[in-house]
Amino acid sequence: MTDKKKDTQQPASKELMMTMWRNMNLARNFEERVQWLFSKGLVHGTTHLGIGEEATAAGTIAATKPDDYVFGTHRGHSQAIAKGINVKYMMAEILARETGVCKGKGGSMHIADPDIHYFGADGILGASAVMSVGTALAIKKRKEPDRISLVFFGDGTSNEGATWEAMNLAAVWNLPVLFVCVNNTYGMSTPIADAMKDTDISKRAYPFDMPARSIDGNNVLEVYNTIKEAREYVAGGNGPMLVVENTYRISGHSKSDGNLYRTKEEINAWKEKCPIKAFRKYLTENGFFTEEELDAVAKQAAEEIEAAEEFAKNSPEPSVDDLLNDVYA
Ligand SMILES: Cc1ncc(C[n+]2csc(CCOP(=O)(O)OP(=O)(O)O)c2C)c(N)n1
Ligand SMILES: [Mg+2]
Repeated sequence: MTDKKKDTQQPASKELMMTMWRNMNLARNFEERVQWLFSKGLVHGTTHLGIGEEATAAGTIAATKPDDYVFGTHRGHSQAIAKGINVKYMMAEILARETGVCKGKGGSMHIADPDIHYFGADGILGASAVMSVGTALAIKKRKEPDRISLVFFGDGTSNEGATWEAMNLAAVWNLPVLFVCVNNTYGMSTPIADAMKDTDISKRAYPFDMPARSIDGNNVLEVYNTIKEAREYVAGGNGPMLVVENTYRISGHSKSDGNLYRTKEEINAWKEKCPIKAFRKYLTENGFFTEEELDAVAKQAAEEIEAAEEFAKNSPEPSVDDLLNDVYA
């Protein structure tokens, strides 16, 4: 694909830009709240926050269609929100309540809803890429028009054999899979340069004869426009494609992270490149929305998260009688 840098800076419709603004704010508020709840010992299990990566999910999913299958990552709260899972049921899941999306039995990494074609994450890195190839094969076999399977995965996961195998099969079978690599430059505490010889992940499409793009993942419009074009390519029966969205994880890897592998200066430099701040600047400077209009939606998002926490805290814990229901062996 030729590099159409100019096209990637095109505005989306005002309605869609507001949806992206809302989803990014919902995600940021949700995760900051989860971080706080975690610090108070109210969350069991673990959780992975993607503070700073919100534009990747909001921009990507805004460019898909509701029927598209989406496989998320273990850092997927923003992906679940953008796909349309209600934050009330997400918060209840994280606080292990019966009203949670998985009846409180799954936790942060298993927020999923097959009814809206969102399959959430998998604890085994690389497995989601393989499953996305399976759903894409089903789309092809059933001759479903204008539908794709999209899988998010991290830079670290791009090194997994399963990811390579998935890309290979998707290419050999010419399947409608959109591979979206969220490159936050670390796999746990390992910087990408210590885990791959060439850190340009988009080159990994080359052996599979797939087109690839590498973009600024903190620019939500660049993400949206690139994915829109990539989705058209994939849905058009041309086979899979890879888009690498370059971003940064401001939050720690997981619940315990002393940030010993990176400097405060590095983190602060990326805070300056915050995707929410950047989008606010773009929207106001180009006259799409006023500061007040953006503030009103950001405030609503914060209130929605507060209400979600109340809802979750007031929901019952799962009953022991329900322990073995929905468990498959
Ligand atoms: C097959 C497998 N190996 C190792 C792990 C442990 N693990 C969980 S998250 C993670 C880092 C993944 O890095 P990346 O794909 O870049 O995603 P990020 O955490 O940066 O979002 C690792 C190694 C795992 N879950 N599965
Ligand atoms: Mg990573």
